[in-house]
Amino acid sequence: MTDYTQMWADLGLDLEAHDALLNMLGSVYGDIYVSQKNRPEGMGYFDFVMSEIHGLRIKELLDAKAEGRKVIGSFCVFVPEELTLAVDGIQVGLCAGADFATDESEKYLPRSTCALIKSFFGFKLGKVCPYIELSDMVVGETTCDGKKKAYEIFKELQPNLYVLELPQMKNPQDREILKTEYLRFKDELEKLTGITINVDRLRKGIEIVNNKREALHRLAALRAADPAPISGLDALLINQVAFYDDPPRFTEAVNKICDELEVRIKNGEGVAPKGTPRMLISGCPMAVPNWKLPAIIESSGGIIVGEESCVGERGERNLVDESGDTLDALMDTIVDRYFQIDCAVYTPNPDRLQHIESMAKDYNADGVIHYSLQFCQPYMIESYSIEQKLREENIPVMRLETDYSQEDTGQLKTRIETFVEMVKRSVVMS
Ligand code: BJ8
Repeated sequence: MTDYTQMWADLGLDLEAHDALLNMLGSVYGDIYVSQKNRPEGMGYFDFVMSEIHGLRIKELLDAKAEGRKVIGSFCVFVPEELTLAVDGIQVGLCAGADFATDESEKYLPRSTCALIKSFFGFKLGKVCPYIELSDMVVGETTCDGKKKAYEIFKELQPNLYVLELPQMKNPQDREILKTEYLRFKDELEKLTGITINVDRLRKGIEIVNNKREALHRLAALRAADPAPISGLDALLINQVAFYDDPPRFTEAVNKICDELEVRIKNGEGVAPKGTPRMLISGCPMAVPNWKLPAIIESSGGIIVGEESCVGERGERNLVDESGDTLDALMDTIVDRYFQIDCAVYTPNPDRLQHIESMAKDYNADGVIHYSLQFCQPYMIESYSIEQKLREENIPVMRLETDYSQEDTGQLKTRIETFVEMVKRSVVMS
């Protein structure tokens, strides 16, 4: 095994804390992932990427930087990767999905801040994230109030933070705000890299990201089969890896596993018996290594068949039209695609309701589990109307609030087992 200690030291990581993080990750991964039965062979690639997520991938990024390429870190699916690729950059996701140095984060942030925000502060303050340390630009965004205000403080810790302003509504003037902001981001990337974006460069960037999204759509569609050909945990992992891996290599690996899943479906093979209660998860994003809820659901007799989440379908839905032949036309199609993202920070947000309903139908879900991180007001508040709407449609739904700690695992398991049992009975009776 390659020793990356010097590389991590050069990035300024706290080696002791970083070792502790990797050990924790390795053991959780073994317990949750490697222990699953009947995994598709194609998951071997994603296991390998995960095992090298702080190793080989970081080395690749450092090698790319040595060749003059820039790395852009982002916390949100509103940051258009197409533009980053158009300046020969590499975009990586920075959202952190684990509690780390929480005491330190709480010196900067109120305790009543969502775990995701505290987590990215904790990873920075604890000096354990190689991605943020090597990023040439870190992009924040004005989405929820928590993130928006936290970035004001985060800028002290991460001086290369750049904040995109995002609109809060979906009116024509809001689309103009988004376009202005994407043009400002484009200028910033050009300034950072010295590369001017032209039609060919942008179209190439669009094509690479479209291919990645198309592969993820293909994977999502295959999960409509009963028995489900892949576990929700593994599908989530693939969606998480999408934020770190080299896009064309990732796309190839996703298409390869889809080929394998198609054969499984043809042979009637699955990871759980036909008729296992099928769950759709909807809500806040689940960043690596936030696997708590899916692990509980899939060890409680359910199988997850879709994620209405930014690490999932909300983040990957819709492609960018590649046909424009001017820079302005291509920028417009990028804005059109991203403006459709139905994050709960938008008001009103009827598209999300419709998407949850149609995903439940498309993937033959028997029930919906709405997941909010504690203190995440946009998703917690929006869950009320989602519950009302799904009840009207006779789709069983359960709302959960949790964080990254393990303290509520027992309580969650009891509630989820009861819900899965209730869904099972309603499926049998229908
Ligand atoms: S587009 S979901 S990635 S903002 S969980 S920090 S909302 S208080 S993460 Fe998100 Fe972009 Fe929207 Fe997606 Fe705030 Fe809620 Fe915390 Fe959240």
